[in-house]
Amino acid sequence: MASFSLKPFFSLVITIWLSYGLALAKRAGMTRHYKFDIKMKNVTRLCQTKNIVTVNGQFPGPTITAREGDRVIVKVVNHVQYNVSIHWHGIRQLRSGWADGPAYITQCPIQTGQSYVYNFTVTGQRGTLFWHAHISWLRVTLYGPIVILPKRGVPYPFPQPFKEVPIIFGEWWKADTETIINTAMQTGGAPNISDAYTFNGLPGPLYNCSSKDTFKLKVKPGKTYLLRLINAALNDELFFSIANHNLTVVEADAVYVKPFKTSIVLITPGQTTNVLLKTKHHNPNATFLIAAQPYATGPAAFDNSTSAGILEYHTPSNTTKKIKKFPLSKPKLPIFNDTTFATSFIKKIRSLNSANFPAKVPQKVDKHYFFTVGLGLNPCPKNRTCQGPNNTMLTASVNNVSFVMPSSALLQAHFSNQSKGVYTTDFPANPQFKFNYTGTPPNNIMVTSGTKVVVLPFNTTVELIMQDTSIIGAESHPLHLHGFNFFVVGQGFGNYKSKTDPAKFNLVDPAERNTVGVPSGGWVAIRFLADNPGVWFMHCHLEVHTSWGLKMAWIVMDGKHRHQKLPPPPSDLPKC
Ligand SMILES: *[C@@H]1O[C@H](CO)[C@@H](O)[C@H](O)[C@H]1NC(C)=O
Ligand SMILES: *[C@@H]1O[C@H](CO)[C@@H](O)[C@H](O)[C@H]1NC(C)=O
Ligand SMILES: *[C@@H]1O[C@H](CO)[C@@H](O)[C@H](O)[C@H]1NC(C)=O
Ligand SMILES: *[C@@H]1O[C@H](CO)[C@@H](O)[C@H](O)[C@H]1NC(C)=O
Ligand SMILES: *[C@@H]1O[C@H](CO)[C@@H](O)[C@H](O)[C@H]1NC(C)=O
Ligand SMILES: *[C@@H]1O[C@H](CO)[C@@H](O)[C@H](O)[C@H]1NC(C)=O
Ligand SMILES: *[C@@H]1O[C@H](CO)[C@@H](O)[C@H](O)[C@H]1NC(C)=O
Ligand SMILES: *[C@@H]1O[C@H](CO)[C@@H](O)[C@H](O)[C@H]1NC(C)=O
Ligand SMILES: *[C@@H]1O[C@H](CO)[C@@H](O)[C@H](O)[C@H]1NC(C)=O
Ligand SMILES: *[C@@H]1O[C@H](CO)[C@@H](O)[C@H](O)[C@H]1NC(C)=O
Ligand SMILES: *[C@@H]1O[C@H](CO)[C@@H](O)[C@H](O)[C@H]1NC(C)=O
Ligand SMILES: *[C@@H]1O[C@H](CO)[C@@H](O)[C@H](O)[C@H]1NC(C)=O
Ligand SMILES: [Cu+2]
Repeated sequence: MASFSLKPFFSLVITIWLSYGLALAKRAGMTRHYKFDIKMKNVTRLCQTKNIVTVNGQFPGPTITAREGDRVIVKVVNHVQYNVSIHWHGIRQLRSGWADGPAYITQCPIQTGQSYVYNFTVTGQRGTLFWHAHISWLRVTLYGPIVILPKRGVPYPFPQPFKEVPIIFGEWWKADTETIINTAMQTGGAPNISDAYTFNGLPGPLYNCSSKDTFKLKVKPGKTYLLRLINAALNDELFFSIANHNLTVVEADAVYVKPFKTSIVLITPGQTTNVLLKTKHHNPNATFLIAAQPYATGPAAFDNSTSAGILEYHTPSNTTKKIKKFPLSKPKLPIFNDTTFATSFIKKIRSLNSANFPAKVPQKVDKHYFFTVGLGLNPCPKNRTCQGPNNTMLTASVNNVSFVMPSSALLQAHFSNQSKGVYTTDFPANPQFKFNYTGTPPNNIMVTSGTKVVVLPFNTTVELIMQDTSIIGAESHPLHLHGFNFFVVGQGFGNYKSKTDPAKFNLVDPAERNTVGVPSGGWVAIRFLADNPGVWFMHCHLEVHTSWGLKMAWIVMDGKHRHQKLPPPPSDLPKC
């Protein structure tokens, strides 16, 4: 009887099927589904119970994990009394601007009892980002990490870590933050500062009545950990350090950077930074404090407290009783206004710019813009008293325009060609008044207001200089651009000099990111390619300044081809 084996045939079929499957997975990516139920939750911090807005009753909210190339679908259902919208901070949203999330910019808010499905792909990005509410001050408790892994089978351009740990920094108020900001907007004064900073929602042992709410990082000796640092604080830039340990920065805003060693990281609200932590070879039998403190340059009061967590080396179970007696080392952090440290840290961040991850810096510029960013004062409405300096209202602006939120969404108005009564396209490309921006400001500058945008043809290369002003006081402003990464080609102190400064620009391997600090009393130059049709918000990521109007929007027109156009809105897009 003739006998033959089918095995080789089957294994061939399986091999073809597997490699087809893998190729498909590599090309198309998979779809990740999430459900976000927005609901209230009682949370106790600093000996006080507070009813906060959460996703699924979790604080911080759930981590979104996806691979580069995946589609992410998040159904958000609003069960709370507030209007809500969620922003996927740093996600490029290529031709999916309807899913970007800033309220009244790309969508009307999701009202109580309503839902909306955010639907986008993660294209050409890998690293850490985060999601947060993008309406009023609700992001104070509505935030969580976004972890984008490389495509399957693609390694990191640095040693594979033993473990990966997101650490998301936040700010905690004992009082209700919606009341705080609404009151401040009425009175014109500065809103109250926070009571604590947090690591993954935990203030740590340096605050009263808080030691049980301490973030602990338990490690093994001789291993490499990837810490995914995220600054979700509302109003404060932070210095971060771990006692007696160096960190290697490998990625910023989901872009790989040239690795560099540092003991202290500076991270502004809206920024993310991946660092490698190499633990000591031998168990040191000690615990180390992990700490964060503010970097603050502005004229206003700020929360000058310190959040701390604990780095704990794993010890065999029969020695755990001893560990408490072991010494606790504290890290040394810069003084709150150490701009020298801040500047030297920021300058170390360079794109990896390797063959696999090139820095595609625009070399020629189609359109130049020069924006001043800073604070300002408005007169007090007639029969009221105001709490800004000398009975005024504090405000903030870009090119002296304080942005007024429309009552319907800009993107819908743009898409349906009905801008009338919603926005105008006359946002100034340059300051309306020229003065010594970082010197003594003139006293006759009144801030104007309006819902003004800049319109860009598809695929324009843009160079934008952002210049801090010293009106009321110079201050570092972390500016965040939606829908794009930009290259930070230059920065400096004093007034930008258009004749001499461009010669010093880095057009080879500048940092590529979505949020950059405009230096206190200085300027920053960025470049980006406007290849993503839609309406894209740009604003200070210090929420207090956003509330005061330090925000504007870019409209990028459709290109000629089908794949250069913004598709129509999804049918469940919320209405105003
Ligand atoms: C929170 O606590 C308050 C009183 O302490 C209670 O009335 C309320 O029902 C609680 N809310 C939730 C969502 O548990
Ligand atoms: C998400 O968007 C894609 C592309 O437009 C579409 O094919 C898919 O049906 C959408 N999914 C959901 C759940 O809306
Ligand atoms: C950190 O790096 C610096 C500079 O290379 C070095 O002097 C220092 O000893 C390192 N510290 C630790 C704890 O490894
Ligand atoms: C830590 O304790 C273990 C067990 O007692 C010991 O073997 C080790 O040498 C200690 N490490 C250091 C750095 O002292
Ligand atoms: C902030 O606290 C530090 C000590 O942690 C202190 O040196 C500094 O003077 C304080 N700054 C302000 C403005 O309160
Ligand atoms: C307990 O400690 C002893 C000596 O320090 C060690 O030999 C033993 O393996 C440990 N037991 C466990 C369960 O870790
Ligand atoms: C930082 O603050 C300290 C304490 O308030 C002050 O003495 C110092 O001049 C400030 N440094 C800078 C660079 O502003
Ligand atoms: C001024 O105050 C009066 C009395 O309180 C009030 O009726 C009026 O509406 C106010 N006017 C304005 C412009 O707010
Ligand atoms: C407030 O008024 C006083 C007196 O006119 C002036 O010296 C001061 O500079 C003013 N403050 C601001 C912030 O304008
Ligand atoms: C602007 O003001 C600063 C601070 O007073 C001064 O040092 C600088 O020379 C001024 N620049 C110009 C161009 O006037
Ligand atoms: C967009 O502009 C870039 C840079 O100027 C250029 O390389 C690319 O070909 C352009 N793409 C389209 C579709 O016009
Ligand atoms: C919620 O949003 C809708 C639509 O913009 C608006 O009419 C309503 O006043 C908002 N409600 C609150 C409580 O802000
Ligand atoms: Cu943002």
